Amino acid sequence: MDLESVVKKIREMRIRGALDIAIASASAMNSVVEKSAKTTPELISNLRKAGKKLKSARPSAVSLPNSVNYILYLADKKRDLRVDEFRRELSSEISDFIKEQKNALNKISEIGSRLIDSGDVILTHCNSDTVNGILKRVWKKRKKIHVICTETRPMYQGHITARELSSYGIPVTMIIDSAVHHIMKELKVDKVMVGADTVCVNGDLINKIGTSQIAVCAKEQDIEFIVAAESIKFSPLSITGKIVEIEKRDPKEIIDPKKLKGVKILNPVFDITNSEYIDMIVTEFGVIPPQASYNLLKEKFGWGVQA
Ligand code: RI2
Repeated sequence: MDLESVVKKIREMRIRGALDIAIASASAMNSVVEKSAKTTPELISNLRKAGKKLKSARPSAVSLPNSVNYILYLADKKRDLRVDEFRRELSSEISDFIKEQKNALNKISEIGSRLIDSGDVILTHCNSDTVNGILKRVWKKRKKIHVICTETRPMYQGHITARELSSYGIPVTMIIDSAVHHIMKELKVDKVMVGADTVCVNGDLINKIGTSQIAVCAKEQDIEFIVAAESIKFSPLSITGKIVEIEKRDPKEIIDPKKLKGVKILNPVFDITNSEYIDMIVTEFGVIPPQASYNLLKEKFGWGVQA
């Protein structure tokens, strides 16, 4: 996929979900590698410009800058190569990186599926390929589960979740976002499982707006709150959720402002769930408590990756 169309699609949320954003950005960077440039420095400079454009497309999912920065880091390590060698090597490492992300999803599906018991009622929010991967694996293992999914205003990504899981055979019930507290009691929810846009160094979670309210409700009712996140979603730069920019999108996604003249409409699309509300995070390396996010980051990135 070429750079301009990936940037546009990410901005318009036609490419969405933190992992898909990371993979699409990597293939956009690869399309730049394949384009003509006479020298390696020229190609590196084109990659830097492309990286900047990609990173500006959506601010809250760290998988996007992580993916771009990793590729720039690889490019920088190869800066002494001839342009044809540079192109060949970098292209092959980008496709390895993409494969690694897909493998991570597969590993998380397996590890996460072990956390779910037959008979569990699981509540999820928004649409996460990672959570769906786990739930499908659980179903494949013939564990009988029931999934409750929120519709996820304003963009209704919950509809995607509902369609995907129910077409796989999993019993799904959809509720409006504000029914979570009530339904947790009425349908005796056992576990909440959500995806992640960013996991901060201290284990705070940035995820779809409404996640933090669900976490508070889960805590009140002693329901396990599980996050499913590949290591690409861990942010080496954010000490706490407070310093991650929360994306605010067009109010028109909620309502035509002309219909509510004189009313200010706000549309923040992510929120911060404090790590103390999170019981565990499933990653491709295993299950960790949120407090161990620092160790996972140090293990994965060392301190080499730059902003
Ligand atoms: P996967 C989504 O955001 C949701 O917040 C979801 O939890 C997260 O991305 C992770 O998605 P959006 O892109 O990588 O719909 O698990 O705003 O698919």
